[in-house]
Amino acid sequence: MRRMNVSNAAICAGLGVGALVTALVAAGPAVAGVPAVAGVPAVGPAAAGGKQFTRGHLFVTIGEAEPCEFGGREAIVEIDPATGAASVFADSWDGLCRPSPPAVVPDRRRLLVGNSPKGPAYILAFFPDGRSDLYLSFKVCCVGLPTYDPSGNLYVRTALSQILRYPMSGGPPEVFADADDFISGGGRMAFAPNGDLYCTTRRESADDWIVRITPDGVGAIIVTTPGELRGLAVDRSERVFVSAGSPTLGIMRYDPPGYSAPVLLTDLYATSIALSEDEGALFAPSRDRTDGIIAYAVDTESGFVTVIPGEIDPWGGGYLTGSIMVARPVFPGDLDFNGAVELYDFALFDRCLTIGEGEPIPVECQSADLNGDRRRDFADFSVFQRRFGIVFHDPRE
Ligand SMILES: [Ca+2]
Ligand SMILES: [Ca+2]
Repeated sequence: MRRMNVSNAAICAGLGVGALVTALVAAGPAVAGVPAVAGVPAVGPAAAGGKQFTRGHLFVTIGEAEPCEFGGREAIVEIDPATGAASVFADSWDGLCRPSPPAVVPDRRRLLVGNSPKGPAYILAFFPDGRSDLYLSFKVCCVGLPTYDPSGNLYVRTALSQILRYPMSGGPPEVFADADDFISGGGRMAFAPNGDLYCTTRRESADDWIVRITPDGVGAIIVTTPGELRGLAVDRSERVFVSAGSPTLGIMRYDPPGYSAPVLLTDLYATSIALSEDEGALFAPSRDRTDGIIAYAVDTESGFVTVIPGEIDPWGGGYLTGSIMVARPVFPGDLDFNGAVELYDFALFDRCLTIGEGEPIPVECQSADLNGDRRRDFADFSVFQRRFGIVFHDPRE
């Protein structure tokens, strides 16, 4: 475990000065029914205002073989997985250069993308209307994907084998984990709803690791994998999905508590994977020799592979596949995905428990399984109660 402020100017961060402290309201409903809470607004989508990214959409980064410094183009393509409809959301003109997997901000109002040119790295924030903004800049090269924990703090992985945490309440970043926690300079990371952080660790001439870091910042190796890892995803039950850098290994699932024997879902080669909102599928962009870049959906139980229709390569043929993200709720209990666990979510949660057998499950209810037992029932309520009142606040605003 390491906790120290990054004060040696290794990182030049834009966060910190004058940041407001978020009002975290630690009140909760006492019993089922109408919650008796004071001072917690029933926000809901109507009061949220402003444009938000569409939940459930995929964001895939795609680039040319030529480096971005020499004119090679990069793009983020937004895809509706239901129809396959795809459009270029952002491109090199917006400053993309070796982009990381994008991350949706907990209130769905921004998309953060790490960029790693040959020089100082930076994170861009994109708004739903396509505008972009420099969000964070660094003095060193190479940042991994930005990721939020279930409390709204931002984590960034750097080439210095560190994971930095930027508190939601503002202030300077601190080193959350480092090489002592088995972290390498590259690799992916993903939070479980309970706040455990799962990471892949690249190792030179050795098999890669899957590492779990507790919310206190203590890392432990849970799996030594046979080969090199690429993509990573973790579901509500803390099942860990990885895609390997070789078609013979493909996409694997490691199940808790032992994480001992991997379940091979498919031999599909995918540089990156992301879970669908209902966690029934893993989306995986892959490059097909004849058909170009294709997005696949892999069933998380059976490994059955389906093709998402539509052309996701904006320039047509010959480009590299990149990373992928699905816009899914960051905060457990925030069923309408607006960055706050509030009364509106409670009303939705209540409704989610009364869905009858065979009835369609609304998208808001797909993340109502808060204890990860793959059922939506009253056992999830105590988790909701603990989460009630959390409100995301972007310290840059
Ligand atoms: Ca909400
Ligand atoms: Ca449940």
